[in-house]
Amino acid sequence: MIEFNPADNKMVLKLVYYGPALSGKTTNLLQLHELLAPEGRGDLMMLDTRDDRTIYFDLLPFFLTAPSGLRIKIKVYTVPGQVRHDSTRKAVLQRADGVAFIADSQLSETGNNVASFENLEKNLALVGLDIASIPLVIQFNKRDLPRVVSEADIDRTWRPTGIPIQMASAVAGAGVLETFSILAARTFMQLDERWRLERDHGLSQEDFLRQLSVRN
Ligand SMILES: Nc1nc2c(ncn2[C@@H]2O[C@H](COP(=O)(O)OP(=O)(O)OP(=O)(O)O)[C@@H](O)[C@H]2O)c(=O)[nH]1
Ligand SMILES: [Mg+2]
Repeated sequence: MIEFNPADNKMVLKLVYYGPALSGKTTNLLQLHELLAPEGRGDLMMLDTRDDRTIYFDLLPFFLTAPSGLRIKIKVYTVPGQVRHDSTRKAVLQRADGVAFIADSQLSETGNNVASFENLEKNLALVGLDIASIPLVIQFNKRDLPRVVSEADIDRTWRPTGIPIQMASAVAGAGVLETFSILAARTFMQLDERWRLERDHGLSQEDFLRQLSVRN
C-alpha cells in the first residue's frame, strides 16, 4: 500500500500489470479506461513511450468512497516489459497491493513468459513482497492469434501455482474486465483482513466491485 492516513481518511492502493515485452499490458490499461465506471475513473497517463513500447510506466487512477467517508484511490500501473528496463520494473513494484501478470499466448513467447514470471518473483522479493501471499492473477492474452499455447498446456504448466488464470484478447477488450475483477476482488479480501474495510468502513467486497462497475 502506498499510503493509508486514518487522520485524512484516505487510502492509496497500487495494482501493477506485469509481464514480458509486448504481451499487452498497455493495451489492457487502455481497455480498462473504457470499461471502468466513468464516475470514478481518472485520466490515463501513458508516460514515455517510444514506438508504442513503454519505457517508464502507464498509470490509470480510479477513485471510490466507502460509506464511512474513507476515500480510496486505486492506482493501476503497467511496467515496461523489455528486459533492459528492470530497474524501472522494480521501482513500479514497490509497495504493490496486487499484480496482474499478462502472458503472451503465442507459442514463440513461452520462454519469455517464464523468464518474466521469474523476474517478477525475484523483484517482488527484492522489494520485500512475497509471491505466495500477494494477490495475483495470470492473464493469457492474444487468444485471437494463430499458434497459441493450448488451454490444456496452460493448465498443466500454470494451474499448480494455484493462481487464477484468465484467457483474453485485450485488443478486442475480451477478458480485460474479468482479469481486473479477479485482481480487485483478491486485493479487497486481503485489505479487508488487515484494515477491516467492511466492519469499520461499511465497504463490502460487493460495493467495492460495484463502484468499479466490475461484475462479481
Ligand atoms: N492480436 C493481438 N494483439 C494484441 C493483443 N493485445 C495487445 N496486442 C498488440 O500487441 C502489441 C503490444 O501491446 P502493448 O499493450 O503495447 O504491450 P506491452 O505489454 O505494454 O509492451 P511493453 O510496454 O513493451 O512492455 C500491440 O501492437 C498491441 O496492439 C491481443 O489480444 N491480440
Ligand atoms: Mg506497455
